[in-house]
Amino acid sequence: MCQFIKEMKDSKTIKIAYQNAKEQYAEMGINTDEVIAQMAKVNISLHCWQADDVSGFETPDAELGGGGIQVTGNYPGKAKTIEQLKADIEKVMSLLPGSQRLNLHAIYGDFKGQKVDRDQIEPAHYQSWIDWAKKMKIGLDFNATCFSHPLADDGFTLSSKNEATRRFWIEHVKRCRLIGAEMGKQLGTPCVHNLWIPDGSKDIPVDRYTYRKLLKESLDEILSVEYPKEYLKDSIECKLFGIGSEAMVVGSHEFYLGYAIKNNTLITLDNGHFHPTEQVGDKISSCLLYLDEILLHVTRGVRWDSDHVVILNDELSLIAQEIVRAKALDRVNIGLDYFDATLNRIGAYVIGVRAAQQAFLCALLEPTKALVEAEEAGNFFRRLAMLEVMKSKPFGAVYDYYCLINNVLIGEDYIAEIEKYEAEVLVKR
Ligand code: RNT
Ligand code: ZN
Repeated sequence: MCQFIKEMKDSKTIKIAYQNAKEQYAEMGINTDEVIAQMAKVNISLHCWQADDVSGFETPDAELGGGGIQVTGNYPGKAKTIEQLKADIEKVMSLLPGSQRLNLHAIYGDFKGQKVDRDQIEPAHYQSWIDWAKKMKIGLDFNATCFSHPLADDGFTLSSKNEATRRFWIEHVKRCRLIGAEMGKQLGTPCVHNLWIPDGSKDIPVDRYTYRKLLKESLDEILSVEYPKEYLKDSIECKLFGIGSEAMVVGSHEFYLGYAIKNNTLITLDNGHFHPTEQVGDKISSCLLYLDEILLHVTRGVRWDSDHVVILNDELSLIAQEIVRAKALDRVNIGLDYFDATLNRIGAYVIGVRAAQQAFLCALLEPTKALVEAEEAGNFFRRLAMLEVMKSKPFGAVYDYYCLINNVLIGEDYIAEIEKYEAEVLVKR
Protein backbone atom coordinates (compact mmCIF):
# COMPACT_ATOMS: atom_id res chain seq x y z
CA MET A 1 0.00 0.00 0.00
CA CYS A 2 2.73 2.46 1.03
CA GLN A 3 4.71 1.61 -2.07
CA PHE A 4 1.60 2.21 -4.18
CA ILE A 5 1.04 5.64 -2.66
CA LYS A 6 4.71 6.52 -3.24
CA GLU A 7 4.49 5.50 -6.89
CA MET A 8 1.36 7.59 -7.38
CA LYS A 9 3.09 10.58 -5.84
CA ASP A 10 6.22 10.09 -7.94
CA SER A 11 4.27 9.90 -11.13
CA LYS A 12 2.37 13.04 -10.15
CA THR A 13 5.64 14.90 -9.57
CA ILE A 14 6.99 13.70 -12.92
CA LYS A 15 3.82 14.85 -14.67
CA ILE A 16 3.92 18.29 -13.04
CA ALA A 17 7.60 18.69 -13.98
CA TYR A 18 6.78 17.63 -17.52
CA GLN A 19 3.93 20.11 -17.78
CA ASN A 20 6.28 22.85 -16.70
CA ALA A 21 8.95 21.73 -19.19
CA LYS A 22 6.35 21.53 -21.92
CA GLU A 23 5.45 25.18 -21.36
CA GLN A 24 9.08 26.27 -21.37
CA TYR A 25 9.80 24.49 -24.65
CA ALA A 26 6.53 25.73 -26.16
CA GLU A 27 7.80 29.27 -25.60
CA MET A 28 10.67 28.36 -27.94
CA GLY A 29 8.23 26.92 -30.48
CA ILE A 30 8.82 23.28 -29.60
CA ASN A 31 6.07 20.75 -29.01
CA THR A 32 7.40 18.22 -26.49
CA ASP A 33 4.63 15.69 -27.15
CA GLU A 34 5.65 15.60 -30.82
CA VAL A 35 9.29 15.25 -29.81
CA ILE A 36 8.47 12.27 -27.61
CA ALA A 37 6.59 10.68 -30.50
CA GLN A 38 9.69 11.14 -32.68
CA MET A 39 11.81 9.22 -30.15
CA ALA A 40 10.27 6.08 -31.68
CA LYS A 41 12.75 6.59 -34.52
CA VAL A 42 15.68 6.35 -32.11
CA ASN A 43 16.01 2.60 -32.21
CA ILE A 44 19.39 1.81 -30.67
CA SER A 45 21.16 -1.46 -31.39
CA LEU A 46 22.75 -2.85 -28.23
CA HIS A 47 26.14 -4.48 -28.82
CA CYS A 48 26.05 -7.92 -27.23
CA TRP A 49 29.76 -7.78 -26.40
CA GLN A 50 29.62 -5.46 -23.38
CA ALA A 51 27.97 -8.31 -21.45
CA ASP A 52 30.94 -10.67 -21.71
CA ASP A 53 34.02 -8.59 -22.56
CA VAL A 54 33.96 -9.56 -26.27
CA SER A 55 34.59 -13.25 -25.45
CA GLY A 56 31.83 -15.03 -27.37
CA PHE A 57 30.82 -18.68 -27.11
CA GLU A 58 33.07 -20.60 -29.46
CA THR A 59 34.64 -22.37 -26.49
CA PRO A 60 33.71 -22.16 -22.79
CA ASP A 61 36.93 -20.28 -21.99
CA ALA A 62 36.94 -17.99 -25.05
CA GLU A 63 38.53 -14.57 -24.61
CA LEU A 64 39.11 -11.50 -26.74
CA GLY A 65 42.52 -11.89 -28.37
CA GLY A 66 44.40 -9.24 -30.31
CA GLY A 67 42.82 -7.37 -33.15
CA GLY A 68 43.94 -4.03 -31.83
CA ILE A 69 41.18 -3.88 -29.24
CA GLN A 70 41.44 -4.68 -25.55
CA VAL A 71 39.21 -5.08 -22.53
CA THR A 72 40.47 -4.23 -19.06
CA GLY A 73 38.94 -5.18 -15.73
CA ASN A 74 37.51 -8.32 -14.18
CA TYR A 75 34.33 -7.16 -12.50
CA PRO A 76 32.25 -10.18 -11.43
CA GLY A 77 29.15 -11.26 -13.30
CA LYS A 78 30.32 -11.60 -16.89
CA ALA A 79 27.86 -13.58 -19.04
CA LYS A 80 29.40 -17.00 -19.68
CA THR A 81 26.57 -18.69 -21.57
CA ILE A 82 24.00 -17.70 -24.15
CA GLU A 83 21.28 -18.04 -21.51
CA GLN A 84 23.10 -15.63 -19.21
CA LEU A 85 23.67 -13.17 -22.03
CA LYS A 86 20.01 -13.29 -23.00
CA ALA A 87 18.95 -12.77 -19.38
CA ASP A 88 21.28 -9.78 -19.10
CA ILE A 89 20.00 -8.17 -22.28
CA GLU A 90 16.42 -8.74 -21.17
CA LYS A 91 17.23 -7.04 -17.86
CA VAL A 92 18.86 -4.13 -19.68
CA MET A 93 15.92 -3.70 -22.05
CA SER A 94 13.47 -3.78 -19.15
CA LEU A 95 15.19 -0.66 -17.85
CA LEU A 96 15.04 1.28 -21.10
CA PRO A 97 12.23 3.33 -22.59
CA GLY A 98 11.42 2.73 -26.26
CA SER A 99 12.47 -0.27 -28.29
CA GLN A 100 15.95 -1.48 -29.09
CA ARG A 101 17.73 -4.02 -31.30
CA LEU A 102 20.52 -6.47 -30.50
CA ASN A 103 23.81 -6.50 -32.37
CA LEU A 104 25.52 -9.90 -32.43
CA HIS A 105 29.04 -10.88 -33.42
CA ALA A 106 29.64 -14.17 -35.23
CA ILE A 107 31.45 -15.65 -32.20
CA TYR A 108 28.17 -15.56 -30.25
CA GLY A 109 26.63 -18.42 -32.22
CA ASP A 110 24.79 -21.27 -30.53
CA PHE A 111 27.40 -23.95 -31.27
CA LYS A 112 26.09 -26.42 -28.67
CA GLY A 113 29.56 -27.53 -27.60
CA GLN A 114 30.72 -28.29 -31.16
CA LYS A 115 33.87 -26.79 -32.62
CA VAL A 116 32.65 -24.81 -35.61
CA ASP A 117 35.35 -22.79 -37.33
CA ARG A 118 34.54 -19.36 -38.73
CA ASP A 119 34.49 -20.59 -42.32
CA GLN A 120 31.87 -23.19 -41.37
CA ILE A 121 29.19 -21.16 -39.59
CA GLU A 122 25.62 -21.36 -40.87
CA PRO A 123 22.27 -19.69 -40.21
CA ALA A 124 21.29 -22.71 -38.09
CA HIS A 125 23.90 -21.69 -35.49
CA TYR A 126 22.00 -18.44 -34.95
CA GLN A 127 18.44 -19.76 -35.13
CA SER A 128 18.00 -19.77 -31.36
CA TRP A 129 18.95 -16.07 -31.32
CA ILE A 130 16.43 -15.38 -34.09
CA ASP A 131 13.72 -17.23 -32.17
CA TRP A 132 14.54 -15.28 -29.04
CA ALA A 133 14.49 -12.00 -30.99
CA LYS A 134 11.04 -12.90 -32.33
CA LYS A 135 9.86 -13.48 -28.78
CA MET A 136 11.39 -10.19 -27.69
CA LYS A 137 9.95 -8.40 -30.75
CA ILE A 138 13.32 -6.90 -31.61
CA GLY A 139 15.51 -6.77 -34.71
CA LEU A 140 19.00 -8.25 -34.92
CA ASP A 141 22.17 -6.85 -36.42
CA PHE A 142 25.29 -8.85 -37.15
CA ASN A 143 29.08 -8.67 -37.44
CA ALA A 144 31.73 -10.90 -38.94
CA THR A 145 34.37 -11.68 -36.32
CA CYS A 146 37.79 -11.26 -37.93
CA PHE A 147 39.79 -11.32 -34.69
CA SER A 148 40.38 -13.67 -31.71
CA HIS A 149 41.47 -16.39 -34.11
CA PRO A 150 44.85 -17.96 -35.00
CA LEU A 151 44.44 -16.89 -38.63
CA ALA A 152 44.22 -13.25 -37.50
CA ASP A 153 47.29 -13.42 -35.25
CA ASP A 154 49.70 -11.88 -37.77
CA GLY A 155 47.46 -8.83 -38.05
CA PHE A 156 46.07 -9.42 -41.54
CA THR A 157 42.78 -11.04 -42.57
CA LEU A 158 40.96 -9.84 -45.71
CA SER A 159 44.11 -7.99 -46.80
CA SER A 160 46.46 -10.86 -46.05
CA LYS A 161 49.17 -11.66 -48.58
CA ASN A 162 48.77 -15.28 -47.55
CA GLU A 163 46.14 -16.42 -50.02
CA ALA A 164 44.87 -19.30 -47.86
CA THR A 165 44.34 -16.90 -44.94
CA ARG A 166 42.59 -14.36 -47.14
CA ARG A 167 40.30 -17.02 -48.59
CA PHE A 168 39.40 -18.26 -45.11
CA TRP A 169 38.24 -14.79 -44.09
CA ILE A 170 36.40 -14.16 -47.36
CA GLU A 171 34.45 -17.34 -46.71
CA HIS A 172 33.72 -16.25 -43.15
CA VAL A 173 32.37 -12.85 -44.14
CA LYS A 174 30.32 -14.33 -46.99
CA ARG A 175 28.68 -16.68 -44.50
CA CYS A 176 28.08 -13.84 -42.08
CA ARG A 177 26.20 -11.89 -44.74
CA LEU A 178 24.07 -14.95 -45.47
CA ILE A 179 23.31 -15.29 -41.75
CA GLY A 180 22.49 -11.58 -41.47
CA ALA A 181 20.12 -11.81 -44.44
CA GLU A 182 18.39 -14.77 -42.80
CA MET A 183 17.96 -12.74 -39.61
CA GLY A 184 16.47 -9.85 -41.58
CA LYS A 185 14.17 -12.14 -43.52
CA GLN A 186 12.81 -13.96 -40.49
CA LEU A 187 12.48 -10.89 -38.31
CA GLY A 188 10.97 -8.60 -40.93
CA THR A 189 13.47 -5.83 -40.29
CA PRO A 190 16.73 -5.47 -42.22
CA CYS A 191 19.83 -6.71 -40.45
CA VAL A 192 22.78 -4.33 -40.64
CA HIS A 193 25.90 -6.38 -41.22
CA ASN A 194 28.96 -4.46 -40.09
CA LEU A 195 32.41 -5.39 -41.24
CA TRP A 196 35.36 -4.31 -39.18
CA ILE A 197 38.72 -5.98 -39.66
CA PRO A 198 41.81 -5.39 -37.56
CA ASP A 199 44.27 -5.42 -40.47
CA GLY A 200 47.18 -3.10 -40.02
CA SER A 201 50.76 -2.80 -38.93
CA LYS A 202 52.51 -1.62 -35.82
CA ASP A 203 55.43 -0.09 -37.62
CA ILE A 204 55.91 1.72 -40.90
CA PRO A 205 54.86 -0.54 -43.76
CA VAL A 206 56.19 -0.09 -47.28
CA ASP A 207 53.53 -1.85 -49.31
CA ARG A 208 50.34 -0.13 -48.22
CA TYR A 209 49.09 -0.13 -51.78
CA THR A 210 49.03 -3.93 -52.11
CA TYR A 211 47.33 -4.47 -48.75
CA ARG A 212 44.60 -2.02 -49.72
CA LYS A 213 44.30 -3.54 -53.17
CA LEU A 214 43.86 -6.97 -51.60
CA LEU A 215 41.20 -5.66 -49.22
CA LYS A 216 39.35 -4.09 -52.14
CA GLU A 217 39.45 -7.38 -54.05
CA SER A 218 38.21 -9.29 -51.01
CA LEU A 219 35.31 -6.87 -50.55
CA ASP A 220 34.42 -7.04 -54.21
CA GLU A 221 34.19 -10.80 -54.00
CA ILE A 222 32.24 -10.78 -50.71
CA LEU A 223 29.75 -8.19 -51.93
CA SER A 224 29.26 -9.82 -55.33
CA VAL A 225 26.56 -11.92 -53.63
CA GLU A 226 23.44 -9.78 -53.54
CA TYR A 227 20.66 -9.85 -50.93
CA PRO A 228 17.42 -7.87 -50.87
CA LYS A 229 17.80 -4.58 -48.99
CA GLU A 230 14.80 -5.55 -46.83
CA TYR A 231 16.91 -8.38 -45.43
CA LEU A 232 20.45 -7.06 -45.30
CA LYS A 233 22.31 -3.76 -45.27
CA ASP A 234 26.11 -3.85 -45.56
CA SER A 235 28.27 -1.45 -43.64
CA ILE A 236 32.05 -1.11 -43.49
CA GLU A 237 33.94 0.37 -40.54
CA CYS A 238 37.08 2.46 -40.77
CA LYS A 239 39.67 3.18 -38.11
CA LEU A 240 42.67 5.45 -37.75
CA PHE A 241 44.78 3.15 -35.57
CA GLY A 242 44.54 0.31 -33.07
CA ILE A 243 46.73 -1.20 -30.37
CA GLY A 244 49.52 -2.82 -32.37
CA SER A 245 48.40 -1.20 -35.62
CA GLU A 246 49.62 2.31 -34.88
CA ALA A 247 51.47 2.98 -38.13
CA MET A 248 48.78 1.87 -40.56
CA VAL A 249 45.28 0.46 -40.59
CA VAL A 250 44.44 -0.96 -44.01
CA GLY A 251 40.74 -0.03 -43.72
CA SER A 252 41.26 3.69 -43.22
CA HIS A 253 38.55 6.34 -43.57
CA GLU A 254 39.57 7.24 -47.13
CA PHE A 255 39.63 3.58 -48.09
CA TYR A 256 36.17 2.75 -46.84
CA LEU A 257 34.47 6.03 -47.68
CA GLY A 258 35.67 5.66 -51.26
CA TYR A 259 34.57 2.05 -51.31
CA ALA A 260 31.16 2.80 -49.78
CA ILE A 261 30.39 5.60 -52.24
CA LYS A 262 31.46 3.57 -55.24
CA ASN A 263 29.66 0.40 -54.17
CA ASN A 264 26.64 1.86 -52.43
CA THR A 265 27.24 0.34 -48.98
CA LEU A 266 26.79 2.03 -45.63
CA ILE A 267 29.77 3.44 -43.77
CA THR A 268 30.22 2.85 -40.05
CA LEU A 269 31.32 5.92 -38.15
CA ASP A 270 32.74 4.83 -34.79
CA ASN A 271 33.51 8.02 -32.91
CA GLY A 272 36.47 6.35 -31.19
CA HIS A 273 38.17 5.76 -34.52
CA PHE A 274 39.40 9.20 -35.44
CA HIS A 275 41.97 11.70 -34.27
CA PRO A 276 40.73 13.26 -31.00
CA THR A 277 40.33 16.71 -32.59
CA GLU A 278 38.11 15.29 -35.34
CA GLN A 279 34.39 15.11 -34.67
CA VAL A 280 32.15 12.41 -36.08
CA GLY A 281 29.31 14.91 -35.76
CA ASP A 282 31.03 16.99 -38.42
CA LYS A 283 31.33 14.02 -40.79
CA ILE A 284 27.67 13.03 -40.81
CA SER A 285 26.35 15.67 -43.22
CA SER A 286 29.10 14.88 -45.73
CA CYS A 287 28.47 11.13 -45.60
CA LEU A 288 24.72 11.63 -45.93
CA LEU A 289 25.19 13.60 -49.14
CA TYR A 290 26.85 10.65 -50.83
CA LEU A 291 25.41 7.59 -49.09
CA ASP A 292 21.83 6.45 -48.56
CA GLU A 293 22.42 5.41 -44.97
CA ILE A 294 25.12 5.24 -42.33
CA LEU A 295 25.76 3.19 -39.20
CA LEU A 296 26.98 4.76 -35.99
CA HIS A 297 29.15 3.04 -33.43
CA VAL A 298 28.55 5.29 -30.48
CA THR A 299 31.37 5.09 -27.97
CA ARG A 300 33.63 7.32 -25.86
CA GLY A 301 37.27 7.69 -26.66
CA VAL A 302 39.55 8.38 -23.71
CA ARG A 303 43.18 9.13 -24.69
CA TRP A 304 44.27 6.07 -26.69
CA ASP A 305 41.24 3.95 -25.87
CA SER A 306 38.23 4.08 -28.15
CA ASP A 307 35.78 2.02 -26.12
CA HIS A 308 34.74 3.61 -22.82
CA VAL A 309 31.10 3.58 -21.67
CA VAL A 310 29.03 6.20 -23.48
CA ILE A 311 28.04 9.26 -21.47
CA LEU A 312 26.19 12.42 -22.41
CA ASN A 313 29.10 14.56 -23.57
CA ASP A 314 29.60 17.23 -26.22
CA GLU A 315 30.75 14.73 -28.81
CA LEU A 316 27.61 12.65 -28.49
CA SER A 317 25.41 15.75 -28.45
CA LEU A 318 26.89 17.00 -31.72
CA ILE A 319 26.36 13.62 -33.37
CA ALA A 320 22.69 13.62 -32.40
CA GLN A 321 22.21 17.28 -33.33
CA GLU A 322 23.72 16.81 -36.77
CA ILE A 323 21.48 13.83 -37.52
CA VAL A 324 18.34 15.61 -36.34
CA ARG A 325 19.26 18.86 -38.11
CA ALA A 326 19.75 16.91 -41.34
CA LYS A 327 16.32 15.29 -40.77
CA ALA A 328 18.11 11.98 -41.20
CA LEU A 329 16.91 9.87 -38.28
CA ASP A 330 15.56 7.28 -40.72
CA ARG A 331 18.87 7.12 -42.61
CA VAL A 332 21.06 6.56 -39.58
CA ASN A 333 21.35 3.19 -37.89
CA ILE A 334 22.44 3.70 -34.31
CA GLY A 335 24.66 1.09 -32.70
CA LEU A 336 26.73 1.21 -29.54
CA ASP A 337 30.28 -0.09 -29.28
CA TYR A 338 32.19 -0.15 -26.03
CA PHE A 339 33.44 -2.69 -23.53
CA ASP A 340 34.41 -1.95 -19.97
CA ALA A 341 34.99 -4.81 -17.52
CA THR A 342 35.64 -2.63 -14.48
CA LEU A 343 32.02 -1.99 -13.58
CA ASN A 344 28.63 -3.68 -13.56
CA ARG A 345 28.11 -4.56 -17.22
CA ILE A 346 24.32 -4.24 -17.11
CA GLY A 347 24.80 -0.78 -15.68
CA ALA A 348 27.25 0.05 -18.47
CA TYR A 349 24.55 -0.67 -21.04
CA VAL A 350 21.84 1.30 -19.30
CA ILE A 351 24.10 4.32 -18.76
CA GLY A 352 25.15 4.26 -22.42
CA VAL A 353 21.71 3.79 -23.96
CA ARG A 354 20.07 6.37 -21.72
CA ALA A 355 22.86 8.84 -22.55
CA ALA A 356 22.40 8.25 -26.28
CA GLN A 357 18.62 8.61 -25.97
CA GLN A 358 19.05 11.83 -24.03
CA ALA A 359 21.39 13.22 -26.69
CA PHE A 360 18.75 12.58 -29.36
CA LEU A 361 15.99 13.91 -27.16
CA CYS A 362 17.93 17.15 -26.58
CA ALA A 363 18.62 17.42 -30.30
CA LEU A 364 14.92 17.03 -31.05
CA LEU A 365 14.14 19.71 -28.46
CA GLU A 366 16.32 22.23 -30.28
CA PRO A 367 14.74 25.32 -31.90
CA THR A 368 16.67 24.61 -35.08
CA LYS A 369 14.71 26.98 -37.30
CA ALA A 370 15.40 29.97 -35.05
CA LEU A 371 19.06 28.99 -34.82
CA VAL A 372 19.40 28.78 -38.59
CA GLU A 373 17.72 32.18 -38.92
CA ALA A 374 20.25 33.71 -36.53
CA GLU A 375 23.05 32.04 -38.49
CA GLU A 376 21.78 33.28 -41.83
CA ALA A 377 21.41 36.80 -40.44
CA GLY A 378 25.04 36.66 -39.35
CA ASN A 379 23.92 37.04 -35.74
CA PHE A 380 26.47 34.75 -34.16
CA PHE A 381 25.93 36.16 -30.68
CA ARG A 382 22.28 35.12 -30.81
CA ARG A 383 23.18 31.70 -32.25
CA LEU A 384 25.76 30.97 -29.55
CA ALA A 385 23.62 32.37 -26.74
CA MET A 386 20.62 30.27 -27.77
CA LEU A 387 22.74 27.13 -27.94
CA GLU A 388 23.93 27.86 -24.40
CA VAL A 389 20.44 28.69 -23.11
CA MET A 390 19.10 25.38 -24.45
CA LYS A 391 21.60 23.46 -22.32
CA SER A 392 19.83 24.40 -19.10
CA LYS A 393 16.29 23.84 -20.35
CA PRO A 394 14.56 21.00 -18.45
CA PHE A 395 15.14 18.17 -20.92
CA GLY A 396 15.53 15.83 -17.91
CA ALA A 397 11.86 16.37 -17.06
CA VAL A 398 10.93 15.39 -20.63
CA TYR A 399 13.13 12.28 -20.44
CA ASP A 400 11.62 11.30 -17.06
CA TYR A 401 8.15 11.62 -18.54
CA TYR A 402 9.25 9.54 -21.55
CA CYS A 403 10.34 6.84 -19.05
CA LEU A 404 7.06 7.16 -17.14
CA ILE A 405 4.86 6.62 -20.18
CA ASN A 406 7.06 3.70 -21.20
CA ASN A 407 6.65 2.21 -17.78
CA VAL A 408 10.34 1.98 -16.91
CA LEU A 409 12.19 3.17 -13.83
CA ILE A 410 12.76 6.90 -13.68
CA GLY A 411 15.94 8.83 -12.89
CA GLU A 412 18.30 7.25 -10.40
CA ASP A 413 15.86 4.42 -9.56
CA TYR A 414 17.52 2.10 -12.09
CA ILE A 415 20.74 2.13 -10.03
CA ALA A 416 19.24 0.22 -7.10
CA GLU A 417 17.48 -2.16 -9.48
CA ILE A 418 20.78 -3.03 -11.16
CA GLU A 419 22.47 -3.45 -7.79
CA LYS A 420 19.70 -5.88 -6.85
CA TYR A 421 20.27 -7.86 -10.06
CA GLU A 422 23.97 -7.92 -9.27
CA ALA A 423 23.35 -9.32 -5.78
CA GLU A 424 20.70 -11.82 -6.87
CA VAL A 425 22.10 -12.97 -10.21
CA LEU A 426 25.48 -11.66 -11.28
CA VAL A 427 27.62 -12.46 -8.23
CA LYS A 428 26.32 -16.04 -8.21
CA ARG A 429 27.81 -16.81 -11.64
C1 RNT B 1 37.06 -2.09 -33.27
C2 RNT B 1 35.73 -1.75 -33.86
C3 RNT B 1 34.72 -2.85 -33.86
C4 RNT B 1 34.72 -3.65 -32.57
C5 RNT B 1 33.60 -4.65 -32.48
C6 RNT B 1 33.81 -5.63 -31.39
O1 RNT B 1 37.88 -1.02 -33.14
O2 RNT B 1 35.21 -0.62 -33.24
O3 RNT B 1 33.48 -2.33 -34.14
O4 RNT B 1 34.71 -2.84 -31.45
O5 RNT B 1 33.38 -5.23 -33.69
ZN1 ZN C 1 33.21 0.00 -33.71
